[in-house]
Amino acid sequence: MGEIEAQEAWGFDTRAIHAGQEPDATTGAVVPPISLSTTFAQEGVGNTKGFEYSRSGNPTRNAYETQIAALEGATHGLAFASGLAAEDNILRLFQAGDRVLLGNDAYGGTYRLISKVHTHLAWTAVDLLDVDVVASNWPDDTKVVWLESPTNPLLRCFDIEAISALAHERGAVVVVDNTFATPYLQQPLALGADIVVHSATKYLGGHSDVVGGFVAVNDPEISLQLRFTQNAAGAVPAPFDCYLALRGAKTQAVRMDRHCTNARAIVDVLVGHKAVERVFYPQLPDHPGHSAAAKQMSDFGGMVSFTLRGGRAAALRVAAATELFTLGESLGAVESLIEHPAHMTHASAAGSPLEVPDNLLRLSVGIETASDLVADLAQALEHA
Ligand code: P1T
Repeated sequence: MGEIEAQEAWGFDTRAIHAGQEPDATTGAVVPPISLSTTFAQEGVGNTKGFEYSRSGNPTRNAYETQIAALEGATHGLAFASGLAAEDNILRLFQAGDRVLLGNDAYGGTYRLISKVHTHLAWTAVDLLDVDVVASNWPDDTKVVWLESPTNPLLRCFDIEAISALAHERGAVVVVDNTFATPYLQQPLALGADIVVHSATKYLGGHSDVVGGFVAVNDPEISLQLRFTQNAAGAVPAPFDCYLALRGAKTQAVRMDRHCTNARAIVDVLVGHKAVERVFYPQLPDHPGHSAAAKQMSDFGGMVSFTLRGGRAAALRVAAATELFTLGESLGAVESLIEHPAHMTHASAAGSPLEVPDNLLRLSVGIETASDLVADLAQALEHA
């Protein structure tokens, strides 16, 4: 069995710990060394040991790219300096006038990048829940469907397999932002998506100590184009950041199991609570896209959102009253966070089709002791 075949046969946890991480050939170090060198000696012009200049390729980045590609079931992985840098590189694949069909719930920064930076592209925000409705309203110039599932912050889930089949029939590619799901819970390429993108800042790194982005693909042609832009535009992560993300990703499976269990305990506090208007969590049977989530995810994730009956003021009071849930942007790390999307992560979507309700709070449920998180949220809700 060749190396690639052997890695494909490994389970998820084994790939997280061993893919791209053979003991160092020189020293036997079991942890990939952090290669800080910006340049690599050449024996003669063009005669290299595989590396020339660190923007174009770096051993630590190689190890990390191999690891995460293996987790996504992808043949190619590319690391970037941030999630938005990764998205920016993907958007450069398209030509002026090409249309992006963007799911109408998504990270505010993604909306800002598409609508305010890549202004040569056309875009339409659509509700992707009902694939038949999407098919009958399909703009002919669509070249890419861009979706998150679950979405940020309403956690809507879309049928990736059905959307990919439709897009391919109509000549478009599908980009899935898998940040909220993680490769442990959902693997979009196996469902037919063409490109997977991550904010590695979140569950991949998992410890709120590194900003990064990642793209995983199977198509060699798309991979070549992305590799060209990664080098030509240069938004690469530093070796130390690659090391941090690689280190964090080793424990993804055990972290995600706990994130999911803790999220369920939090949902139990929220459902039926007198201060709470509505709870958003993909496991709830009436949640938008619950059946797609049940079909394509192995569990429902660590993110929970909810609206307050008392409106914006009540939401702000609850956000100020938690102690273990730290008030802050970002998500997907070991510590629990709470935030008010309308004024924080999604402020740039105000007045757009992606605007979020201002009585909404979003929780990134961490891996602390569940009963402590439950007690903290319960006391904060008394302030609603
Ligand atoms: O922050 P950065 O690493 O550049 O990733 C951007 C990004 C991309 N995709 C999704 C689904 C995201 O949630 C993000 C970043 N989101 C936050 C910072 C947040 O708190 O929602």
